[in-house]
Amino acid sequence: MVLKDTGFPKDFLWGGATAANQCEGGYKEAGRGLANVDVVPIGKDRLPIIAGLKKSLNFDEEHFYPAKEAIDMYHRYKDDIALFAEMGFKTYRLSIAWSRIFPNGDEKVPNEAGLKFYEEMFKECRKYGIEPLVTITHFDCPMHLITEYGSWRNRKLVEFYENLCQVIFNRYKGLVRYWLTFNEINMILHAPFMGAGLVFEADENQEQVKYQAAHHELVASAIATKIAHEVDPENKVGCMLAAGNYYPYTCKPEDVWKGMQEDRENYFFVDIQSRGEYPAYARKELERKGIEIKMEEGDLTLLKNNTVDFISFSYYSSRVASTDSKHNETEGNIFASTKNPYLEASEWGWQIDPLGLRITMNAMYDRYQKPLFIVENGLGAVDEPDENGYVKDDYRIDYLREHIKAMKEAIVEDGVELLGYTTWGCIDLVSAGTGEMKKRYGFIYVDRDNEGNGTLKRTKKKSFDWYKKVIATNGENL
Ligand code: BGP
Repeated sequence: MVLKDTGFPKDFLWGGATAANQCEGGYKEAGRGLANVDVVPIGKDRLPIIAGLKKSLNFDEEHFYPAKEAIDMYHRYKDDIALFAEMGFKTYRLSIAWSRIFPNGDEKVPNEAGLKFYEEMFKECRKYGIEPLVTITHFDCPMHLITEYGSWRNRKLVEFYENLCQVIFNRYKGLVRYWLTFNEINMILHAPFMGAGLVFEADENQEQVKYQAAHHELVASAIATKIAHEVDPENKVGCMLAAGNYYPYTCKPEDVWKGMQEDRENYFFVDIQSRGEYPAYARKELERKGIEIKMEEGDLTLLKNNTVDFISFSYYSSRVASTDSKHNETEGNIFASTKNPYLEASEWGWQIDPLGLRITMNAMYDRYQKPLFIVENGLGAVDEPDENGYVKDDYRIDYLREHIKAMKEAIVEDGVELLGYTTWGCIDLVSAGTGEMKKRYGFIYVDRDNEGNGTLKRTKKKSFDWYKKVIATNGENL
């Protein structure tokens, strides 16, 4: 009997990831409705808008919004998928723009042009043997559902989301087998407008609104899982968390305790999606905060009976918890974190920690005992193309190599079950946090700047050939 694994599983799903609003453009093409992400501008108002603290509900045609044209993948997806195929992708993670299928979100009948668009995209992937991995909502909510219903704070959204799921699971049966219900579901706590379309009134209890909306999303996620399994038992449904374990700043028990609480704040979502129950610590914490979650009869049974098949997550960085306020230093990011003096950071202050990925994978596998899927990881950096447009992105290769090594160790040395790995922004796209083009993650350079200028020409970076080799050797040649 062979007990030791020697490397990545034979059917390991290597690939890359994007999100509709960050790459498609074509914001009103073929009947698409407006969505929350369309109205988030670049610049100093971005973070308060993303946080739901400042309203940006009107779309003004004259103003520049980065998502409006993005990298125009709407018209160029065939060429882009051909490039992914050239790298040897086994999977491509992409998301559906809800407002292409239901422009307002609350219609009964879907928009055929939107459905057709994704059908063609999935077929294009399959042509190359690429398995689509589809996020049902990636920071995406039709504007009409926000202005008319108050978005996920309203129980009605569960019904609309269910309708969307019925339509797409039936239409794409046999074309798509891997589904993610909500991108970074915990982002509702940190970026409630971007994550869930929430805009707060001045006098309301934001925590109450967020956790009620979260409950609706969790119920919707369980319903999606149920329908996906009913429509096709081959379907595999995952949850998706913005992950990265907390380290205590010191071994002072108070710091350790704080780290545990911070982890729980994020794991709360997966605890419900994977174990099927509101955990004891959360019930107590909600009670202490005076938050009362309105539930309908049957919600708890639904959550219990429809847990996810696998756990997916994004990982960019570990985090640090400290009880000493003078340590709370990093700013300008959605996730505020204490600076870790042992780690280097990206140009945006994201701390680089490959071992943290192994730690996070182990923590998650210990906790859930279900297969994991890393669906985002990568380095956002400023790339400088040479006179031929070529980018020598050794820094990106170094980042990815170290993370892939850590991931391999988690599989081989620790026995963690991992289905696949999709790097974030495999082609340069609009940054979710900053709205900029200059924060790039891709293997493919796109000629486009922060103001929307550029030819949109695609050029392979050095990392393109490197990743191609990694995939061809199933992670041996790093
Ligand atoms: C995650 C999101 C992505 C993505 C990524 C990188 O939070 O799921 O949509 O953009 O982070 O973040 P950023 O674009 O801010 O660099």
